[in-house]
Amino acid sequence: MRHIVEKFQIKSEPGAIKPLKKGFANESFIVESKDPGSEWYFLQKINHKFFKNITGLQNNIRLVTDHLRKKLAERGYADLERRVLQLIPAKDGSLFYKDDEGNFWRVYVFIRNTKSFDTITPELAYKAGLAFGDFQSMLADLPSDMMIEIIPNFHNMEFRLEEFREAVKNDAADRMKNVHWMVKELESRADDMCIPERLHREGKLPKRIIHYDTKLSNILFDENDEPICIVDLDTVMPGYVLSDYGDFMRSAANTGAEDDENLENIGVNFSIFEAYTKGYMEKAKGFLVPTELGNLAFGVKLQSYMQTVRFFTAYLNDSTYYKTKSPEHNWKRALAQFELLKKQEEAYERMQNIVFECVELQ
Ligand code: GN1
Ligand code: MG
Repeated sequence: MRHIVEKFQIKSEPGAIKPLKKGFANESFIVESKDPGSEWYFLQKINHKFFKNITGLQNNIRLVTDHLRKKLAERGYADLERRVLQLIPAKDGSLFYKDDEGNFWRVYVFIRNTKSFDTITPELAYKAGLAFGDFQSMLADLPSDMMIEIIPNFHNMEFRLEEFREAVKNDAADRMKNVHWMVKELESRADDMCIPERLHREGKLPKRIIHYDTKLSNILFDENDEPICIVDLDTVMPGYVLSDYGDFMRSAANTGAEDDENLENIGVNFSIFEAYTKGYMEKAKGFLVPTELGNLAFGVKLQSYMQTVRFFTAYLNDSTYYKTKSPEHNWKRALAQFELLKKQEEAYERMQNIVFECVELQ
């Protein structure tokens, strides 16, 4: 591994290299320095199956991190190297290195003395809202056409429905016989769920640069438990703000687990919902347009719906896109996400009211 790190323009001599067992897309390693006071590095083998266009991917990340650095510098922060990821170019100036086996690698400066959380609390949800809201607000004036869609149609509901209908038609794994009811449930909501695509075509819903993986664990916190840096920038690309807001709620404001087998555990966690919305609105109200504000609560339902469709499609295709623990795992996930959707549908008015109350607070 050491010979890989040395292909990059590093300043300190690499010491121990330790694998980090987090995230399922890329393989990550922490590269310590021989001299204890020098820079450490974060080495990643990029998942070439997920990310086909590595030049485009790295270019996106450079545009985003440069823009964030400029914004943070304007605020006068002295510790910029802790607040935004810094890519290190390879010795030939490229933003990645391709090894002899065809693997793609990149190196960031490692941000030391930080922590991340896997378990949500209202206090953390509030801080996460501030962090992702601030992230979006800093990127709001980065023209979205400067970046490429690294996973085309990632959250395009019309496209996800096409994939789903194709899977239903083909029934490749012979699984349709017991799950017709789910197709009916999903189809009955399909038209509504494509509203954002239609609003976008009508020029009413903008695409901005968003994160697309707004999990609590993608925020680094400092020693005082304050959010300091957003990580996992692979999917940062143009999209609707509804995706980021909705996906945080889908993953964090659920009283159950994403694949909970006990559907009674599943419901909307309102204290998390409210705390995140409050933090998010403090940072985002200034740049969101009325169509975005008015559709945030809808975006929460949309993300649960979309994830149901994606898991269900993967189940019908017997796809290996999501790692599974059993052949039925994607079906269980689809059931659990569909249950969450139903709970969010019941709670829609209450969610909408929370959003509007938080807008008023600002
Ligand atoms: C994948 O890799 P991970 O767990 O952060 C997926 C998300 C899904 C999520 C569901 C690039 O995210 O879109 O919401 O699984 N990421 C990609 O658990 O497809
Ligand atoms: Mg991720």
